[in-house]
Amino acid sequence: MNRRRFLRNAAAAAAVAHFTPHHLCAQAAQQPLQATLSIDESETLATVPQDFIGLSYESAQLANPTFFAATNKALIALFRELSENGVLRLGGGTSEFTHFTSEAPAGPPPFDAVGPDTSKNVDKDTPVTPKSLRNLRAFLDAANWRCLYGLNAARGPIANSVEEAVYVQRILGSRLIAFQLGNEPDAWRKRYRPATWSYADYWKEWSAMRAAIVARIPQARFAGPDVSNKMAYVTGFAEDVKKTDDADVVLLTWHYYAMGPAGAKGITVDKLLSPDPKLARALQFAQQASRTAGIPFRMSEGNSCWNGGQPGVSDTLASALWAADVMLQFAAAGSAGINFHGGGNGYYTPIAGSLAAGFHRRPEFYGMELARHFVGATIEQSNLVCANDRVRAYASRKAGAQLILAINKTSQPVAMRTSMHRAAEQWLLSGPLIDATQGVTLSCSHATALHKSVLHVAPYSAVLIRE
Ligand code: BDP
Repeated sequence: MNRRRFLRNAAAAAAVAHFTPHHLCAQAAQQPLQATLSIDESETLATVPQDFIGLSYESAQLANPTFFAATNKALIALFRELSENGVLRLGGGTSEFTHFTSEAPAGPPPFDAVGPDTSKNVDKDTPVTPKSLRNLRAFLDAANWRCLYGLNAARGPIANSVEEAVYVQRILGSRLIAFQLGNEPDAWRKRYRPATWSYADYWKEWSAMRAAIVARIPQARFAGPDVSNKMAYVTGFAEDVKKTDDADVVLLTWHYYAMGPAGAKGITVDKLLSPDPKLARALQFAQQASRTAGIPFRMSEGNSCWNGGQPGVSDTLASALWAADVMLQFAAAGSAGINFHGGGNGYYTPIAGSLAAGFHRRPEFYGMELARHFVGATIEQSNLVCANDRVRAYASRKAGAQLILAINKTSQPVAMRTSMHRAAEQWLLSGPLIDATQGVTLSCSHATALHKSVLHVAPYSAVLIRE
């Protein structure tokens, strides 16, 4: 973190401390929840790849060629703040409504200044042009990010998507990691395909489209199946990739939304803060599929709540604590990375705003920034004993130093016994209230002594310490 940033965050943290609401003061006086973290340094789980951090945007965003462009310096700066080496995934529901054209589009894109709709209401075609691809390349060069590029496969026509792929490969060059063919094919049944459509039908279609692309681009690389949640597709895909010995398939991908749809009953901060057993199961499937195919897996799209995110939940401090925890769960499971979906009008977007109004960090951004400290670190096996399962902790080693992240998703203070006596640096993610959309900060302080090796974590906050 640079000095100016540190000062700004420290000032913001001081301001927050000054205005701490009464009930938080009352909570601070509560008896702390006791926790003990033991680390088994001899057992390591995974080393977090340099390009672990990513974002996902709707393909429709390309209809405005000035968005992903070298001239969008404010957005480039925010991308770089999240990662010096990140992954931008383009796709989503709108990727089935894009068409490639080398003609300059007539008129402005069919969405307002904010950007595309990230809900399920999309039904308008948007153009992708060589100009938007050239500008995307310049954006990626400036940010030093690479791209997972989603092609229209559900609605096609496939010949048009193949034409697009030729341009994408030529223009993005080394910035392109792989193509993805279609978005969430496990949800095409009764929508883009008949009710009888199955994984076997998908694999047939996928193979045909892949062959059509390889015929034009022999060096093409692929990622998939980019499914919504049916892990059987990931398993099937891994087995088929293995069977056909397709060395050009480089990544297994799927999506993870903690909750949804937005607006439904029970979509609350409380639910977001509770452990999600379906994530643990999905990660096991992904690990198994990855072993089968011999290629890494990545969460290529996801966030707190589908259908555009839940206001008052997806854009609050809760989403920041959730994001940091989820990122570490994926990292510990050996994931190649994560791509939080955003942009446009989504409440869950880590970066909000527009070209006209400027861009700003949403609370989730700070959760990502906190978890970013684990990039390049080797996660160690650790065991946390605590009566409340909303208290979480992760341990790792980076450049010889121990890193510990403690996340307190409860309203009580936590006293966590660790093995560290003194932290050279400490980062604090906090905000005025758990459902605060403003005033969420990440602040850094230097050289803190840990009395009796106990790390104190305030209610609804996360602390990262470095030896
Ligand atoms: C996913 C789609 C994405 C949507 C998101 C949502 O791939 O484009 O925006 O759901 O509903 O299924 O928020």
